[in-house]
Amino acid sequence: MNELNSEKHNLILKKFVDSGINLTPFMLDFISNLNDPVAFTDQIIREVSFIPTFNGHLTKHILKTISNEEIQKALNRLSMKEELTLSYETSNKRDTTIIPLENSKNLSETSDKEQKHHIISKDFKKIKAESDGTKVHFQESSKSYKSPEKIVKEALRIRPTESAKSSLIYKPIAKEYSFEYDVLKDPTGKIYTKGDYDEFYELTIDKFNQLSKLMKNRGDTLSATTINNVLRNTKSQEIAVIGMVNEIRKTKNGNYFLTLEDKTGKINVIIRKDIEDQEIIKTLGRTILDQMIFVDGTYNPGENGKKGIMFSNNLTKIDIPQDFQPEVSSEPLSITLISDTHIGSKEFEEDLWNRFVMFLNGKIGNKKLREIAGKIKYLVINGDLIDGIGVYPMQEEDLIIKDLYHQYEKASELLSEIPDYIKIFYSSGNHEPVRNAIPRPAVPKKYVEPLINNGVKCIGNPAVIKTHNVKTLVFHGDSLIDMNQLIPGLDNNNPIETMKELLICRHLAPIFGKKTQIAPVNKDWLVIDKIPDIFHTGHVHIFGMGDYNNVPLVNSGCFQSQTDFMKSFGIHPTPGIVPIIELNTLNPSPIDFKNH
Ligand code: D5M
Ligand code: FE
Ligand code: ZN
Repeated sequence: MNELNSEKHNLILKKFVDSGINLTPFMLDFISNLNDPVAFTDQIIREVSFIPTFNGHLTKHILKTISNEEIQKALNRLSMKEELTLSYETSNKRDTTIIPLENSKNLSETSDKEQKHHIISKDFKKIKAESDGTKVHFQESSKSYKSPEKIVKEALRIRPTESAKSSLIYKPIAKEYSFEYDVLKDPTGKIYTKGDYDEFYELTIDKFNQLSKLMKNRGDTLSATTINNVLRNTKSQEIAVIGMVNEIRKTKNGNYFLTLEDKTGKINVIIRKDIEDQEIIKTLGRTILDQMIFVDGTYNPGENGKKGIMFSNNLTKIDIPQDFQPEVSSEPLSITLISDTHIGSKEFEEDLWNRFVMFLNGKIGNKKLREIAGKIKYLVINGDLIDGIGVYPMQEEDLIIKDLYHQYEKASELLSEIPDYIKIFYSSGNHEPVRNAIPRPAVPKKYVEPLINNGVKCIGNPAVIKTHNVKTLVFHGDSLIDMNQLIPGLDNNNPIETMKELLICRHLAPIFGKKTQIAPVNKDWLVIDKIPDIFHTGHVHIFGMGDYNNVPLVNSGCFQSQTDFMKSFGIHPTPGIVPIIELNTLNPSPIDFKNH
């Protein structure tokens, strides 16, 4: 063997050893003689880890499952004689295995049923080390969630092996449980509007009433009085008020000037830039019009008929308590949160979708991934299931299915591959054939009859669903774009930070009159009146996972690659990463279905 070949052999050998894979010298030769042996080695290592029956020995039978034309052609060229030599099973009379596997003893001792899987990729190794041996998750018992970027990096990377037929029977635990769900909040059928001015007025009053009630319920705001009461003072006075932001700006000295409004009047408030608690300055930087706030400080009545002004060094939003304890279920089941599949679009990533569905059916992945899949009892589609028609200029050019009904036929076909024991909720986004303004009703039956017949539950948006005790707030996320444009420090690439701001102000679309269309209905459906146990959005097409005061936050990314429309907004979508949350622990497991 020349030096170069020997080097190649060693490199390949090392890769297999490091991955805990046994192979015969003949097999090593066979791989070394392929055109690009190192790349093929990586591919083999990656793919065998998803073969549920793989027991650590690289045989011809196993090689036949590798999805690579050159390997398959080379295998076909082998004569029967070579085949005998190549096959580990037939050559095991001679001890030709050259890789001393650290765990070979375990391997030979494991029964067929509990075959040892070699978790190969770095991601898997890390996750394996972090896991408790029975569950794969990203958090240990602690509730300190990792940053979304880290989670994306660590997201399980899956490469399905079409031919990886399991000899094990797939027994999803979710099949053993009945559905236990309730739709707690759904605007469908309750949001008719004439669109006149009175309705906008009623909506604003209802928003004020709901938000001020939430603020007062916080307990530490009881000292607040109405604005007209404050303005009546003729002497300097310590006071507190609750009001909606009517104006907010920085003065030329860098201090903050606000006007707050309640049902009795308006008051001007100054917060100096050099106050002790600089967190308040940060909060001010993220404060926008129409948000409800509490301030306390000193009121100075105006002299000679001038309007009085308040000097404050404390400002808070309604927020959620730091020690909030979300409900969990006692059943070991999970919920999967997706959105923005955009079926009908040329950019719909059907391959990624098919891998996701294979995963749900227990057809890809190792034992651990199949365990994760087997726990999934609920699937939420948070809007933009189909691409729709006429949603944005020139959309026609991006469509492969140009008819709404046909888009739904395709959607129905794809969703019917999802196991029956998984309940699907389908909520309306801005691409669905309903009105664009939020809140939105469920998609009318005439479009989605095939889905309904398949057991899909169509709901409006926003909505709250309860699955085994756990309340998920489902909001497509239309306002995230406005928030990101208005608030310095927020951007589309990190939707989790923006979701936190929505929870802090307890409103899903705090600002009026920007891109987010809000329907004038007499009740404000966008107030986050109850703290959810999970908060789910989509729309930005960028995956994110995190938490805020123990509430898991999920932006579900998409199954659509970049369109020219998105390009024009500088959006770089992250298709094919799917968040799954255990209902009994609220631990997240994002799974990346892309090829890496
Ligand atoms: O939204 C697709 C992507 O484009 C998503 O990232 C939001 C973004 N988007 C949509 N409309 C706008 C406007 N008007 N400005 C900025 N960014 C936008 P989809 O709802 O799937 O079409
Ligand atoms: Fe979308
Ligand atoms: Zn959308």
